[in-house]
Amino acid sequence: MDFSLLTMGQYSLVYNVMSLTIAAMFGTFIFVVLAKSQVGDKYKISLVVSSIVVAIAGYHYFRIFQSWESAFTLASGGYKPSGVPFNDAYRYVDWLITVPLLMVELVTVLALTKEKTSSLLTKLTIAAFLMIALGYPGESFHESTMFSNRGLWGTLSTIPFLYIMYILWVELGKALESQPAQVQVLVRNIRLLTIFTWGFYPIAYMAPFFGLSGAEAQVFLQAGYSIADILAKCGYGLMIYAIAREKTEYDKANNLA
Ligand SMILES: *C/C=C(C)/C=C/C=C(C)/C=C/C1=C(C)CCCC1(C)C
Repeated sequence: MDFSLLTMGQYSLVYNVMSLTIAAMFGTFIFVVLAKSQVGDKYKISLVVSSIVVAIAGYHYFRIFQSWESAFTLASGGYKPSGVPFNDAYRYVDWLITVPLLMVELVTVLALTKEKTSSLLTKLTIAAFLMIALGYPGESFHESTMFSNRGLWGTLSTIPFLYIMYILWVELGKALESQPAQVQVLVRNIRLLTIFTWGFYPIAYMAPFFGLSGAEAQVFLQAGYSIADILAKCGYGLMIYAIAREKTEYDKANNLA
């Protein structure tokens, strides 16, 4: 990372957002674990996966936070790089595991037919994995133009990203028709949350192309990814719970449980 001097405000902003992210992940973990007893057996698996996602992310954020602390030392007028490199790999290792699992949460909570479930799961988890794996090499380049190594890896990663968006809109849209009306509304909402929060990551990745560099780009990226992670993992997990609850009620009312 090409760190220059960070102002007190820049350093603390990232520090505080990372700290908040750890709190959000562990808070969500406790909620989801306790809420599991409130949903029907069919939906418990989604909540189990959801709790695993926030536990893994909470652990990684703890490591990212420590890495941020040791990467800088207090100097006159701000924070200067300590010489210990900031470890960005934690974030990508985290995404590599948690992003496919987020897809598992969504597909399993719908409780579709076996064939539909396995076909959606295969497509979405493989695409999610490829999206993250292809984005990582680009993070080590900081060119300021699209026509660069950063631009190339980013573009490759965008292919599976667009494929996921397509599956979520088109294929999931079809699968939704068989769901009760209240559930359809909730699934549409979680789909919107996914599209907006996931859409933020490639935009943050492009920060250098918009002329952001050095400390500014770094602060925008770290704070932005962290807030997006809170929404895409904690907010998403709570919406999965809401869907599971609604479906549990529906099953009970219609003797389907
Ligand atoms: C909990 C973490 C989540 C939901 C992470 C999602 C990450 C992405 C949607 C990342 C996408 C990227 C691109 C589409 C292109 C540039 C490289 C990435 C990896 C930032």
